[in-house]
Amino acid sequence: MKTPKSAVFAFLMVLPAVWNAEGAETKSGAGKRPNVLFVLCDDIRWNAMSCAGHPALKTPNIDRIAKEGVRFANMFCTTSLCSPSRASILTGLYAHTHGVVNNFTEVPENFVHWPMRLRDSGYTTAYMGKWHMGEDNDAPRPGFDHFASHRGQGKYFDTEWNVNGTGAKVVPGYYTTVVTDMALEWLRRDHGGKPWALCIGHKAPHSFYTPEEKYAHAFDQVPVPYPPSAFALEKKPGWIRERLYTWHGIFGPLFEWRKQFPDDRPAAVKDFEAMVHGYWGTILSVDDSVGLLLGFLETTGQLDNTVVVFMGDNGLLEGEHGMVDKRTGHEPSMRVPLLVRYPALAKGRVVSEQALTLDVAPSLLELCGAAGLKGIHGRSWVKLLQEGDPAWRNAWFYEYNYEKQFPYTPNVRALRTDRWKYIHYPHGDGGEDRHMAELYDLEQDPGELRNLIGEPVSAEVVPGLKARLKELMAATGVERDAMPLDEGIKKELPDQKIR
Ligand SMILES: [Ca+2]
Repeated sequence: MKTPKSAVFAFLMVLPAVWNAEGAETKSGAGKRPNVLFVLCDDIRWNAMSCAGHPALKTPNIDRIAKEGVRFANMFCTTSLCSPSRASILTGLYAHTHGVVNNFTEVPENFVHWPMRLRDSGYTTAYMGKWHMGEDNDAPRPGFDHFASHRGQGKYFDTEWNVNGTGAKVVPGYYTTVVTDMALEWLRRDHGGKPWALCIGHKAPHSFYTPEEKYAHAFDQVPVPYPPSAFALEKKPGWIRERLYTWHGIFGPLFEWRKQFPDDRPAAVKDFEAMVHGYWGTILSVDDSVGLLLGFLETTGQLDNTVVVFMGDNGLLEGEHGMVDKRTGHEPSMRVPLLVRYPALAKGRVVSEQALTLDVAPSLLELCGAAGLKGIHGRSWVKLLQEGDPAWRNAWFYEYNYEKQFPYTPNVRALRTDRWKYIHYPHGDGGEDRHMAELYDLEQDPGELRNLIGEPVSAEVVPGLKARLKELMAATGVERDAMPLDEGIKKELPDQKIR
């Protein structure tokens, strides 16, 4: 991506003006350093917003962030699972280093994360919403002056909130509305002239998809067929066909949207359609929330001195390759949205370089003038946006470890370059893989319909991709790539408590 010289010049002109404003333009008095409004959605697809070309969802408020800021069109998580990815967003580290490799592990307290660092550098910090690292713990976590969360996944209605460790109490109402009200209440407080960083962890649009009543029928007229890739599985690894009938397959229970399962009759697509409608409906409430927050910042004169970030923790499969949920190394699973609004940085840009969840921490710390985190795997995209960065990555690797509690995806190790994707499935015993690998030419086949493994081109490119994968893993400190043993794809449903 080329950045015109005029844009660089404009940036150089604008940035000091904002940083030297001494709060003159901001009611908060935040002054030199920008505030941060960080909005994290749970399981939102990269294209679940009209600014990313969604044909049915209308999200004018989320779109505004992109229109007046930056949209990263190729943004990825390095592990497509809630807790590992959230820990990577906070720390800038791969899961194999921070150690949160499943959904039941706390972020180890010896890892400094970006809100912690901002707090140490003079920010007042708050977290409200779904934290989801440490399933049964709703206590305040280090790094936040204000912390409001709940156990586990929370509920779409009447979640029990623990505000600053005062004990769990039901706050009646729809989750997205409740967390937005809490955020606005905190924003209205006097922060004593300090810059602030507010993180909002939405439950939406995570399963079990339950829209607000006013949006429950917003998409009734929109047909949602199974995507064509669900029926092109002949040259794919066998585990993908096995997954079809499980908790994470299109013929399974679909997060209780299908009552009688498995069901592979064409007519049963109506359950799938209803599930997708529910998912989309929850995002309309998130869009309302974004509108209220942007409106508040605008009317209080803080909007242009606030770095507004809107993103997701991991991707989601919406029937592609016959799958629902996430975890795999396929595009809809690893892609996430990332929108950033901060006029001093860029306006109305779409970035095509590959960005990662690992990059969030260093980028925000740089924008806020705080010291960086040592030894992390991500890199700041501030230079990339300001002037272009010829040394920016053109390849990265993805990792996912088999979960006994969710036995529907094998161990995954994948390399994604600007053009190619190579996915393989280690057994976990250090021996030969038992599953077929996958190779896609993303330039020719962005939908990953044609697995090229075994075709002549694979002999040409796979050795190089394997070598690059090994090299990148070594560069992030993988010495012995530890993972559980792959115990296969199972039909059993996950434990009720952790669904
Ligand atoms: Ca998630």
